[in-house]
Amino acid sequence: MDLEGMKATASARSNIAIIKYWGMRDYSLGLPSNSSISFTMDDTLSTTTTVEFSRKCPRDSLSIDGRPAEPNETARASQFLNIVRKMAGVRMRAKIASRNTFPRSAGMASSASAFAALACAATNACGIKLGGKELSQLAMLGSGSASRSVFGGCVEWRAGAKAGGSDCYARQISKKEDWAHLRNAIAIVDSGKKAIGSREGMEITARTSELFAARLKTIGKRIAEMKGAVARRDFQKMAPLIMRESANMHATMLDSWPPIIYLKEPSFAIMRKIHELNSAHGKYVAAYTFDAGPNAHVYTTKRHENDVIAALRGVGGVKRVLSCGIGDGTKISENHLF
Ligand code: 2P0
Repeated sequence: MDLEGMKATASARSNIAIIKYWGMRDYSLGLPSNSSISFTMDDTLSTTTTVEFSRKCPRDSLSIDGRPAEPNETARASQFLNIVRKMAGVRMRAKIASRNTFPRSAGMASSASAFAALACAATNACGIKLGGKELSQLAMLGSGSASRSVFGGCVEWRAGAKAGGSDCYARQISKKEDWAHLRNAIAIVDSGKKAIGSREGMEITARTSELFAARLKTIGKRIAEMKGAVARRDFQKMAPLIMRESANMHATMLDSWPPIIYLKEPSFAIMRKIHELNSAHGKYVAAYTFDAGPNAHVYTTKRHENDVIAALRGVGGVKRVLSCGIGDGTKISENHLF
C-alpha cells in the first residue's frame, strides 16, 4: 500500500486500576501474570494523537505537547509503529503529534492513554479496521495498561493462559453510564520522573519477591470479589478491596530486592487521612490506590468529592489535587493536530 495522505487522529483516556497489573507471564509477548481491572478516566486525563504515514517522512518523528519528544520516547513509538506497518504492509515512516489535556509536569504522564491513542490513530491511518478486542491486543504491545484504555467505563484486561496470548485481551465489564456518580480525586505528591520504570520494576519483583507468588495465589479471589462488587455497583464492598489491592502490590514491591519504593511520606499520610475520613463517616466514602509512583488516586462519589478534596489538600506534601470522572474508550477524531 502506498497511499498519500494516510492520516488519522484518535483520542484515548488514562485508566486507573483497582486490581493492578504487576508482573508478566511472558516478557517477550508482554503477557501479564494476572488479570487486572480499571476505570477509564474522562477527558481530564486524555491524549489526542495524529499519525501521518508519508513518503516525505525520512524517519519517524514524534512531538508531545508541541515539543520534540526525547529520543527514547520516539524510539518506543517507532518500534510500536513497526508492528502496525507490518500488519498493514506499509513501509512509509510517520509523523506523530500528541497532545495531553493534563500537564506532563504534574507527573501524570500516562503510557496508557498514549499507546491506546497511538494504536487507534496508526491503524486507522493505514486503513486497518480493528475490533475492540484486537485493538486492545495491539495497544498492550506498546504498554500493558494501554489495553484497558481502549474501552470506557470499567474494564477487565484478561491475562489468559494460552502461550501465544490469543486469550489475553481487554473488555468492558461495566459501562460508563453506570458510574456517573464515581469520582477520582488525584493528589499530586511528586511530579518528577519515577526512579524505576514499571517494566523493569515488575521484572525485579517477579524474580526476587517471595510475596509475589502469594499475591498471584490469592488474586483470583480478589478479582472475583471485585467483579461481583462492580456488577452490583457496591462501593462499600469495592472500597476495602481497592485499598487492600493497592497495599498488596506495594508490599511485593517493598519485598523485592533491591526494594522498589514508589510511595513517599505524603502517600502514607494520605492513607491515614482516608481511613480517618471513612471512620468519621462510619462507612467507606473514599478508597485510595497508588500506581508505580507516590501520587494518590482516591475513588469517591460525587456526594463526598468536596470533602475528600479538602481532606487531601490538608495533607502536608500534597502539591495539588485534581479530580475527574469516568470516561470513554478510544475515539476517532477529524480534528487533526497538523
Ligand atoms: C496498572 N501499572 O495496572 C499497574 C499498576 C503500574 C502499577 O500498568 O510499559 O503503564 O511502563 O508503560 O503498562 C504500569 O505499567 O507500563 C502499570 P509501561 P504500564 O495500571
